[in-house]
Amino acid sequence: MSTALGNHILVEFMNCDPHIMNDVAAIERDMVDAAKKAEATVINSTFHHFSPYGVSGVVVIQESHLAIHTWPEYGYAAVDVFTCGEMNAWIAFDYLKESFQAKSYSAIEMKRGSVNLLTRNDFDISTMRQKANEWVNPGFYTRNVWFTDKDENQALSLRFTGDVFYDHQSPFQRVRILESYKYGKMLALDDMVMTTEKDEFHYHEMISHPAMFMHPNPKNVLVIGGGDGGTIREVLRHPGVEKVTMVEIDGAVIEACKEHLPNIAASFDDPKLTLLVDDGIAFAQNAVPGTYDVILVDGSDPVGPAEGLFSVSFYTNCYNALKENGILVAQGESPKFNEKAFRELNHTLQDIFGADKAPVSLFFVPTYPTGMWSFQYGLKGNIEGPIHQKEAEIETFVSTHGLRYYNGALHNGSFALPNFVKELIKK
Ligand code: SPD
Repeated sequence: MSTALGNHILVEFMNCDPHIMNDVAAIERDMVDAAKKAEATVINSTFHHFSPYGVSGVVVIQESHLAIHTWPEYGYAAVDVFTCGEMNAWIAFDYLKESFQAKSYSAIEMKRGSVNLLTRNDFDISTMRQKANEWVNPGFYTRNVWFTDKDENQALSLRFTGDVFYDHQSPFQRVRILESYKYGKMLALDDMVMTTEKDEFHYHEMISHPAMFMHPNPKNVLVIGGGDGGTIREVLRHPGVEKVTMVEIDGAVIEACKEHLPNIAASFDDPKLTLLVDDGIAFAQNAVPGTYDVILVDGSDPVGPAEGLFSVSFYTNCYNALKENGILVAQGESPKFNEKAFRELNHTLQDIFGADKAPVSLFFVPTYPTGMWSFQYGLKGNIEGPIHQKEAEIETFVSTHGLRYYNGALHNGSFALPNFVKELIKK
């Protein structure tokens, strides 16, 4: 009979598959399965992904716990398996070694709580037993798998079910559809939240309708990016629109959203749409000058394939592609999360369109870090900007289409800026 209360193995898994080491859903599943293989009773799992790299997590089992921290960039996982009773921790070790595709590993085993060194307390444990009996085991284990969108100083975490509906490394980025508890299914590109079922309307209504109502007669619209389809869905609600061209660089985004986010990707079959899976930056460069009434740049953050969507040359090309009177709207980042990109984009637009022709609209997206986000405008020619002229028309449109964010008051109101934002973009 063992003279120790617990058995603890501390494991170094080395030269593991780096993709697995950065995949919070796969690691959570493997850790839970490892516990089950070793015949543990799983109570709870809590896992976090850290952007850009690394996963930490714990599986609480009736017999104690399994814990992990990974460094994908080194293909390394530090794992510990602590067990009590008859459970064999080495079964979990074998299972994880295979799952993580570890090419090398080492482990040390420690007996924990040597009863020869411990003094058993002399107290009446019947009340403790009573308390233990009051605890209701839910009968199934609960999962806490967290998706975190962060920079080095702040983060937004969403708890998701652990289920992954789509996971594909395209030539441009990692495209995933995960399911969050609070916001439903969500599209993540390279670990950044792009859109979710439950709050997508904040973004898609606000990128499109203020500009569509600001322009006297928008007929020809260009959307760059926007692969989930939410922006074209909103633009195509406007009956005066004759043609929408959408240029999305990554076909995997469109494929994933058509299959898993059909309410967002609802308008890909519209006959007014010309869909091009192509590079939007090159498209703007080659566009015939004076073609579009409205250009909407629905790009992701300025890292990876969207970096060029924040450049002077790209916005100069967009300016040229607009008709004499036209409106550009760009995904403008957050004045609280990415001040530098926010300010630089506004200065670029001021330089190209004119100092008083680059207004900023603020809106709120609960699933983006800090929640406060922006669209930045470039107004070409006689376009007047956020001046309310169409209140009745807007309100009819809002109620006809059941819009849930945009309305007549926000048409102007979203352009009212807090002082710190005004300060940030002052030249
Ligand atoms: N950090 C999120 C930036 C948002 C980028 N675009 C979202 C796509 C929605 N159509």
